Amino acid sequence: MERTTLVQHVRQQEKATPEATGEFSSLMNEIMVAAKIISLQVNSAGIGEDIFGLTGKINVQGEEVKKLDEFSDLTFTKIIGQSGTVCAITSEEKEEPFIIPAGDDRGKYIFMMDPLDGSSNIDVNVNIGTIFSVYKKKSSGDRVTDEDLMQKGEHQIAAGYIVYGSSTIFVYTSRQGVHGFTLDPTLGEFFLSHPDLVIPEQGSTYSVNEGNWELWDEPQKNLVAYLKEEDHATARPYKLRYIGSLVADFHRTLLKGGLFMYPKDRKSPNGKLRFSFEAAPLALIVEQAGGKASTGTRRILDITPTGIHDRLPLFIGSKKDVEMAEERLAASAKNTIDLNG
Ligand code: P6P
Repeated sequence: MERTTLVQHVRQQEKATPEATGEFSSLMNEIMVAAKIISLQVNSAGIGEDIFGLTGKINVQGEEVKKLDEFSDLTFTKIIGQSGTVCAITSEEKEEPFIIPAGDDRGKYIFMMDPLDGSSNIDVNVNIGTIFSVYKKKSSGDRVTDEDLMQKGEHQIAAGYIVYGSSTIFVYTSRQGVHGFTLDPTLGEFFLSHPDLVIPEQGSTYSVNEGNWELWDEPQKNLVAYLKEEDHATARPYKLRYIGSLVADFHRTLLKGGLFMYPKDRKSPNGKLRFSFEAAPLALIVEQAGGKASTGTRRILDITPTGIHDRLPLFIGSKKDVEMAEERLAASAKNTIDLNG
């Protein structure tokens, strides 16, 4: 049986893109190398060298930095930074952007990443992941400017994630559909396992941290209460599935359908998740798979951030489920007449 590798798939997409120079393919190949290294570490975390646990440092998000977090950030920064395909790297773990020095081998891409999302789950063996996003440098001249580092979500060239779990799966889009690859650890190759991923138009699962219930506003409470009500005509009550690791929760939503939410709340008035490193890349993926992603009121890909660490509320998943959420939030906020059923 002929099995397509991720390297071959990226090359095929390059050949289907007339203006391609091969630089993006080189970048993707370097991302694969970093992903394989991290997969090895994640799957052997704690065996031999002690890389469970904390570094004792606090990152720009005010979160404790676990050793694998730091290792992942350094691995991607080193490998992508030396690839000759990027001129800047921004990371959830770095307060400031890493600009490739002018004398070094630079390229036209900007690489953004959450190097190891869900890291609070590392020591309980729950799936964690890397999320990445690729933009083209927009500004003229050699200098990397804010115009390059804070672009509208719609301007992403590509986006993807790697979920490290019972198997390591690499999912990406370069705006030619969404495709998933599974790592064969014996060969060290990613093989096509989920071609042309399409998210179900409607699901029957919702995914949110209900522990924040008391922090939510009324429209958010009304939305979740609606999903719990029994009404077989609208496939309710929905099942609740929440892992607390965005890549794992999103991967399940992409494959099975449903609605993932991280709404704003009294403690996080702008939401918890980051535009550049989480919402925008996953929004590109879900839209390429036929789904939707919004803040509850605005399409994620229409947003241009004002800071590289901007946070925002996220409602993402099946088209009909995100639309239902937006409609009910709006109606509830406007306090309009009851939406029967
Ligand atoms: P909470 C993990 O720390 C993370 O950034 C995402 O992976 C996940 O979706 C979210 O935070 C979980 O947040 O508040 O439910 O623990």
